[in-house]
Amino acid sequence: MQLKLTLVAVAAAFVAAGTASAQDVQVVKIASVAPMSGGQAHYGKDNANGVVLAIEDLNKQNIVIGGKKIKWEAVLEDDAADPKQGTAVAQKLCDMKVNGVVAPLNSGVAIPSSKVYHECGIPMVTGAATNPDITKPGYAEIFRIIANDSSLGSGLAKYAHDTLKLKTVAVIDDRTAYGQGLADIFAKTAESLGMKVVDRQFTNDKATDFMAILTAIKGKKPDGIFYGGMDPQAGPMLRQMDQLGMSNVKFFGGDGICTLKLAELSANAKSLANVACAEGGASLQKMPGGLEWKKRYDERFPGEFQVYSPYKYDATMLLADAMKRADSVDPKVFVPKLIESNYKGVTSTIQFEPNHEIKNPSITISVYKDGKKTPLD
Ligand code: ABU
Repeated sequence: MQLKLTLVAVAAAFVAAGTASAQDVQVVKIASVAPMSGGQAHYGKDNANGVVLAIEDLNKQNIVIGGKKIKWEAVLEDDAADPKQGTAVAQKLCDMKVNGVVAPLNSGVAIPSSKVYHECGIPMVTGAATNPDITKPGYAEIFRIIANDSSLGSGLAKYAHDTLKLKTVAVIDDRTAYGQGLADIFAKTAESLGMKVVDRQFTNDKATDFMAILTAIKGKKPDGIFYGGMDPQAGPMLRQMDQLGMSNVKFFGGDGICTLKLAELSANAKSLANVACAEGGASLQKMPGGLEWKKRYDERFPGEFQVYSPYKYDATMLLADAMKRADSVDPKVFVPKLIESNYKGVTSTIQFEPNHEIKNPSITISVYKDGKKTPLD
């Protein structure tokens, strides 16, 4: 009889312990918002992978915040690179009360979404959307951990002028917040350096036929073409430059074309050998933890690496770091800690300027050697 009572007591203690431990677990949700469908889905998948890898690493660390063991969860949302869909997703994430958002890929989505996140008090950290306007309103919740288009556009114009000694350029953009903004910065810097912008054309972020604008540009005989936009357009544009006999013309673009996929999308056009593209931050080879991290990424997501996933990984870790320092997962409590970040990430040690842009932004220019993206330094 006594043995039976003891067993009942032990069983009751187990049930009580189980209940207590369930109560002591807090779920923290970090969202990735990016195009998971459409022509830019390869960037979106890479973005989401960066967040997922960080969440998996965080769950291995048994982190306790505010006395509770944290169960980290990734919420992966598709904005289809569309500002309307992106703001609807932002409102959904506000309603879900996620703890943080790793920002949309596209500046055109990030700019209106940042207002939504600001109004519901959820932090948004961008490691891909590069239009300077994202941080201009000065929202307390919005941060960028990668160089913006001012650095990318002016860096490329200086490279075209100082290193390649170009005299004339034509400029094309896709009329998105990113493409147009970056092209404007490139054109303005090029002119300030004494280069002549001989033509300015535009397309859109769904187009695939550029023969008419390239033919118009060919007539102006520029030394180089700058394209403000993404790789689904830049790839076919390079192919069509070959078809028009323009494969001797230099071709420039920002981080949006600086992908591994550009070679495939251009069908390894001859013009690919004339591409110089700039991305924010150091090359993977020069990032503090870049190559080791990339090895782990490739094992987990074979063949899916593009360009931004290390930043998406760091953005997720940065949010977790602020929560740890605040000992709270409540955005009202941990958001003020973000500005004080001194986080040693895969991409760099992340600290912020008072305007929430990363301190000491750097850029890397790459070319495509034998069809392979190759950083110049
Ligand atoms: N920075 C390139 C990714 C696209 C964007 O900023 O819109």
